[in-house]
Amino acid sequence: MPTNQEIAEKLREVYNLMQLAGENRFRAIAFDRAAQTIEGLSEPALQYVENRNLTDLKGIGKSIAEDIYSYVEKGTMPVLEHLREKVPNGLIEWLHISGLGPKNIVKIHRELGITEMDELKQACKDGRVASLSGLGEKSAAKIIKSIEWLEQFDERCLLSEANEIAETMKGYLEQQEGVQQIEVAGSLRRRNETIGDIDILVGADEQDAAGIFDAFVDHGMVVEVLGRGETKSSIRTEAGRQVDLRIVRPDQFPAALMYFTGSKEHNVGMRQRARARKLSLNEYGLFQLTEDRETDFDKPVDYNSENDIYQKLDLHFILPELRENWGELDYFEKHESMPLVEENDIQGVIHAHSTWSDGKYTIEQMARASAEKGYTYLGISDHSRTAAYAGGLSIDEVKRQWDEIDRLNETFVKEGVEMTIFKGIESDILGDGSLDYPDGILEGFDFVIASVHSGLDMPLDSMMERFMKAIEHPVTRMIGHPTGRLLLRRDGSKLDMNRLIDWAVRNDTIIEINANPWRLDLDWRHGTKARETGLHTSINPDAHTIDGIDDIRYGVMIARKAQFDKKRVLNTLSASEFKNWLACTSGK
Ligand code: DGT
Ligand code: CA
Ligand code: CA
Ligand code: ZN
Repeated sequence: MPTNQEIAEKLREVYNLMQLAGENRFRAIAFDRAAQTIEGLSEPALQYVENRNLTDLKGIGKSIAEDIYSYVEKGTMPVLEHLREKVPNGLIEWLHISGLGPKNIVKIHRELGITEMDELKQACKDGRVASLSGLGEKSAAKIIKSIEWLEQFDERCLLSEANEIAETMKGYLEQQEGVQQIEVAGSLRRRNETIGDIDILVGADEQDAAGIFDAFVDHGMVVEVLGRGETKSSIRTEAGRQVDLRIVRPDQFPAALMYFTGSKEHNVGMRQRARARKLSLNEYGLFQLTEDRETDFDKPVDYNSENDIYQKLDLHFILPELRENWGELDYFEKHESMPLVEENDIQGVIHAHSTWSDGKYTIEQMARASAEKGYTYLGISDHSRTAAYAGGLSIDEVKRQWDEIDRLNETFVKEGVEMTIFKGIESDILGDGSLDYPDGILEGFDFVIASVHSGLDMPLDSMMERFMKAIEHPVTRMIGHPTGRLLLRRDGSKLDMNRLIDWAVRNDTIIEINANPWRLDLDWRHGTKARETGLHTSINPDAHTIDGIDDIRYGVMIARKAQFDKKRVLNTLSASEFKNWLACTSGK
């Protein structure tokens, strides 16, 4: 029986194909909305199928309900079969090309008769795309650039996707006989924003290894076994992700875990440190060096954990997310620990969209969902008026939204719901660095997030001026997704982030960590600079849906990697502390 996720995927496929088939836009969107509803259910959708009451759910009408019944009960969805006949599969991939919408996809496909990404790239290069009406040289160049991005990163995936696969696989392997220790290693354990392959390490006795590998390659998500050996097997999942499983003896586990966690550069530093102490560190353990400085495998140094190994090398334990060669060895030689923000510290949701702009849920729904997830405040920040494509708010709408928020806050007080909504806006930073409303309106918000949404590829100097002017504005409390990058899809703006951080600190302005897995922007690589200057951040989901609020967890991962402690993260404040923070005028 299909899971909620599988049903949602089918619905989303209908949505994608409908766009390409040129069907009515609203009809297509209805499928996307239904997919979101199913994904967001906290109980199995099958329950509703059995009771024939799917239409009780918001966003699921009669005809989509019939499609779902049919899919669950007969394994097919007529609408989907029909669309699949009509639209070549290759075109779905094209939807990933940024800047190429369904209309143009269909036009290119019809007029040039091509369906594959490679063919499209060729057609852009030889001028066939540019010759189509409404496309031109510029569009063709943009498409090529975007395809090259996709190609370059085809082998990698987002942290969120890898994390889900790894959690499933780890949970499954944990239950296999003989597994004594298990840990995810590699870039995923270090919480990198994109992941090449997923590395899992198991500690087990040699005679149990074969059975564990059998179970591994047998898992339902495996579509291809890439290799099977005595100590390592690799598989590929349906979505094309590679998972490596290594099995080592339990006594080797800590050293192997350290080795396979990396980063490579961190490992190099550790090995040098070991040699300076007449020791040798490798994936099998920590050993004495012989007279002629070879590893003496007969003289192992005792350890029981990664922590022990660090201590033998005169270091304090280094959290995996900090093992990136930014100077962590020096730091943990002198410091016992580095306090880092935790998921539990987060008390409020800042930066969320509602149906007033391009969000999928009302403010009330977003607020109640936030409360249910344990948060005590919600800072709504819809798009500003210039972002017309995203339903940016006119001045009149802003005022009506404020009224709605006041009413909702009163309702929550009456009902005893512990939830306060704050009035924010995600104001576009216009080309010249000014914000999107007259000051009189801007001052009426509780907070302003200033973000760039257009003209992302300005030259560095102009971009810096633009940002610096926006930061200087007295109402700007924080900068949203500074580079505007979309991981694996689109490069961010050119920025001198060191200068920008200095300027933000000087102007008492926060730079958010956008927690959307596609963004994770501010990049953690600026973490040391941020710590040294005392930059504050806010871990913002930029949620457009209720599920989107949960992206906060990825933001926390990146904030930790960027060395942020609780004190430098705005939304660890309680609702009343946050209110005070809003009330105190910044030092600009
Ligand atoms: P990825 O998969 O590209 O996202 O990045 P990683 O870091 O997971 O890299 P991967 O899967 O190739 O290897 C996992 C870890 O194993 C890596 O972080 C460090 C360790 N490792 C692998 N090969 C080497 C090597 O040649 N030298 C050293 N020192 N460590 C290595
Ligand atoms: Ca890896
Ligand atoms: Ca690997
Ligand atoms: Zn934005």
